[in-house]
Amino acid sequence: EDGSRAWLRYARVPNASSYRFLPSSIVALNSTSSSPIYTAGRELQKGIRGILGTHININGTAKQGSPSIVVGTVDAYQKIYGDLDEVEDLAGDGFFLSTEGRNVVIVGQNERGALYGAFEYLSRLGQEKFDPVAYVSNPHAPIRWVNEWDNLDGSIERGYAGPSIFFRDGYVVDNVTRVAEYARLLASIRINGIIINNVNANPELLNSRNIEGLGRLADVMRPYGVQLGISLNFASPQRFGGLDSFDPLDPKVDAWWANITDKIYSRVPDMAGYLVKANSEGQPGPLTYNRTLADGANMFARATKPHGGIVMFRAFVYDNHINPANWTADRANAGVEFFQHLDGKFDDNVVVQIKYGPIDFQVREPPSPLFSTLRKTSTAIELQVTQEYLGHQCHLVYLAPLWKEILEYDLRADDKPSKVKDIISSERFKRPLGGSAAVVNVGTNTTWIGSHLAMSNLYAYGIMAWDPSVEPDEVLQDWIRLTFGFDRQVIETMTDMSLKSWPAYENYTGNLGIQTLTDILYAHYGPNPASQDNNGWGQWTRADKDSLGMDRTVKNGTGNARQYPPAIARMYENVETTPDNLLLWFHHVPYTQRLKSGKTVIQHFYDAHYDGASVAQTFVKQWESLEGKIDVERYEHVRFLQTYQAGHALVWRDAINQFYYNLSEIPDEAKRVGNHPYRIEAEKMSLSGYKRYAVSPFHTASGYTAVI
Ligand code: BDP
Repeated sequence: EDGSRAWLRYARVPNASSYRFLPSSIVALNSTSSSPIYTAGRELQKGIRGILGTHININGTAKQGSPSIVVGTVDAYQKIYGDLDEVEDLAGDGFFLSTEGRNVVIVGQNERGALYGAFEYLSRLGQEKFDPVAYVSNPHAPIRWVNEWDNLDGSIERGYAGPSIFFRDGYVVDNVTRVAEYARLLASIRINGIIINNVNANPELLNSRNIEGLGRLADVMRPYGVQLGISLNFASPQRFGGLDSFDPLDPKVDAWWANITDKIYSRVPDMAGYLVKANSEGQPGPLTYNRTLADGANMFARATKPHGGIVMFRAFVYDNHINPANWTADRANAGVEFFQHLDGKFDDNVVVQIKYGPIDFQVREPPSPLFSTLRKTSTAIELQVTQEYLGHQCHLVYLAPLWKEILEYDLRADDKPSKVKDIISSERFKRPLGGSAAVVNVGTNTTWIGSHLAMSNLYAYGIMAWDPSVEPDEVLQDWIRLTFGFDRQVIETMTDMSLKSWPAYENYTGNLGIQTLTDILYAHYGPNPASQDNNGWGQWTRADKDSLGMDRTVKNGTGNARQYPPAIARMYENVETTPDNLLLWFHHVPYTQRLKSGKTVIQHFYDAHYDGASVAQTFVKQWESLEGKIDVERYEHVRFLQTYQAGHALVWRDAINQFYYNLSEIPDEAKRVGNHPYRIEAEKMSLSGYKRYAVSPFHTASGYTAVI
């Protein structure tokens, strides 16, 4: 068990023989080999062989008189079997599954929907959900994409599972087997689009050899109903095309994009579209020419529209040279400042893709106020499966509860119910498009993202993009059963660890809304609270000797609270009504400020870091209690990571507590902080038989030095 089969292991279920329905054939209606219906037939055959141990043939038509599993589109089904009332409720990509009648019926609104229905049926069988059912399942939103931040040289920005499966040495890879396997995984969680290259995009993606490569990638993903898309470098007309400009209102630039877009679509006729990061963190964009971001986005919209393509335009636009001396500057304001006045100016096939919080994938953020600001613009939420700030997959952090909080958050636009999930689904503001994207960053590692347990995040992302009303613990348990089996202790232990993991990580990294307190300057890994101030990126904590936190009030601070609708703004404007977990996000307070719990801020910091780190210690024991119940390969891999996490949580705890103790000089009531008589820094020892060694990355050891 190397993890490569993820939740699609199709392991034999313990009570296979109690499943009474034994079809004699799988009928895949109207299937050509590149069709998702064909894939559905093969998948059903493979799944049933694994889960129930029965071989079933695939046919084009039903054999008279014997029960079958019939899979196809509504149209194909009704032509042969007559009308199905239930399918009237089907939306795009939706499916109807019935196991109640003589046949198992799996009908999709389109071919992709039928494949989703087949995966659903197999997921039920694989969890011994054998009871007869009949229901329609529709997606919450049409856009359910993943983003990969892969570079053409094969490296991956913020990827923790080895090199790219898409690119190598400047070009699309020759062997696309693993890409097909990834598309299969994505289809099984109903993801329908994938952007395969880094948002910090290389224009060389557009050369002829790579366009041909994109075609090959799209060809192997098509049978899974996963559409390919790409990130663009805004300056490509100049840097790659040889023009003297990349001004979006220059007709020759416009023509250049139309032309290259046609060229790509002639090789990838069903390309999903483009993703664009412009004028952010040094990337080129329309502001260079005093054009608006909408001018830039609409240029791509015009090019892709004739082909049915979508432009995902990122709202992550900010200047990374903000002056830290300016107390009214605030990176959290940037999204609304850059986009508010453009509402209504984007073409219909543009979707503004907004990170869940106003800063950057931190352990705790309020939802971005941009969700409630844009009323005449389609929007999508951007999440991260890759744990950039959250422990690089070396720390267990089950993220579905974090996403759930954001998606269920009611922003009260116009004082009406305005949950983030209903804004991005396009329901609240009645927009044509909407949905979600998650940065995943799979690599060639057999575990896909570097850790077996972190795969629950990819699984949950897909399921929640389809239906955000699901409960994180239920999604998790489905995933555990499919990935690790039915043992009760396994399910209970893994559920307990996973549900404790986000709060624990928040506690031992950065609590009370202060942000993750990780190293900001380089890898975004490991504790480095000192880096959180005096940087140009605007990720600040404003910590000094007496007080800390970003004052985002209108009264004394950056005014960020006012970017929210009035009911929410009032709550955050006032220190009394701001929840403790966002206190330091919105307010600058003395270390001695009392929380609602009665503790001071500083004592809460100390305690929370001890609490969080002690929970991380228990994960090791919990995992070890499962020895023998999980195959050795996965058991050992996870045990290694949990042991590492337990140690690193202590490093976090002590680094953060010591930092604030040094700064505030306020002692810990429990006398733990600063009291480590047993500890000697390695670089202070005199070495005999060891050598000093400069570690890389440098921040992973104190003084940049280890001994070997
Ligand atoms: C930051 C990442 C950086 C990305 C950027 C983005 O550190 O690697 O390029 O976000 O999302 O969090 O564009």
